[in-house]
Amino acid sequence: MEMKKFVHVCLTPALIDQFDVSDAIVVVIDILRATTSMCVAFDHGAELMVPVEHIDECVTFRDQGYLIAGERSGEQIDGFDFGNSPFSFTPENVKGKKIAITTTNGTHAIKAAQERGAKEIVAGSFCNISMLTDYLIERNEHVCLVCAGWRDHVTLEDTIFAGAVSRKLRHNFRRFQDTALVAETLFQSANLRKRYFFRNSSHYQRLVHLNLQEEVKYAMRRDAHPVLPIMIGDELHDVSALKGQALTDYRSKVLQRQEKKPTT
Ligand code: 3SL
Repeated sequence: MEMKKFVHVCLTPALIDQFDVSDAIVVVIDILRATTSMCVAFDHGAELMVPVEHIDECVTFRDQGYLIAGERSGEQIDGFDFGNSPFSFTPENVKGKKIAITTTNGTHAIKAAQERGAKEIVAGSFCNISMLTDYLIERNEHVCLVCAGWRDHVTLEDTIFAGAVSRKLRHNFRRFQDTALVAETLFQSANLRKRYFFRNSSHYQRLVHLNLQEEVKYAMRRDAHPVLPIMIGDELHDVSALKGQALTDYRSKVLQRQEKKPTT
C-alpha cells in the first residue's frame, strides 16, 4: 500500500529551512491580507500577478504596463495604484490587468519558498479553501503550509488557517510534526469564534488602528473567491479552470513567454 504524503506546517518563513520543500507543494498563507487580496484580484479577472519583495523592483513593472500594488506596515505605498486591500481589487480596477505586488510578509513568504526551491507554490486563504484543499488532495504530493506571519513572528490568523487546511487534509495526508496538531487544535478552538480570536491578534490591532476592521471580516469568508493562484515561473496565475494536460500546456506556454522576455 502506498504511504500517505506528509502535511507540514511551517509557522513562519524564518523556519522554512527546516523543511525540504523541493518535493512539496508550498501553500503560502497570509490571511491578513496578502493571499486574501490575491484571491479577490484573480476572482475579479486579474490576468496575472508578480509578487516581488522590494519596493524599487515593484516600481520597475509600471513601465512594462503593470499596475503596482503594495503596502508597508499596512499602509499603501506612496505613488502605487493600490495598497493591499481586498476592497480595492474590484473588477473595474483589475479585469484583464497585470499587477506587480509587494507586501511586508506575504510576498516575502512566496520569495522564501521560491528560493528554497519549492516544487510548486500556491496562495491560500479562507476565500479559496475548498478549491485549494481539493487541489492538494487530487495532486497527492507532500504539502508544506507556510504561514507568512509578521516579520518572521508567528501570527494567530495564519496559524488558524493552516489548522483549517491540515484538518481538511487529515484523511488523505500524514501530519509531519506536532506543529500541524498545534495549528489544528488552535483552529478547532477558534473555528466558531474566529472573529473573537482574531480580535485579540496583533495584526487585527494594527489594522483596527488603520480603521480596516471590515477587511478582517472579509478575510474570513469561506470560499467567497474560488480561485487557485499558483506560481508559474515568476508569476501567479489562476489555474482553477485548468486540469491535467490543459494545465501542463498552459504552464509551458507561460514559461516559454517568460524565457523570451527581455531582462530589465
Ligand atoms: O504583510 C503582508 O503581506 C500584508 O498582508 C500585511 S497588511 O495586512 O497589508 O498590513
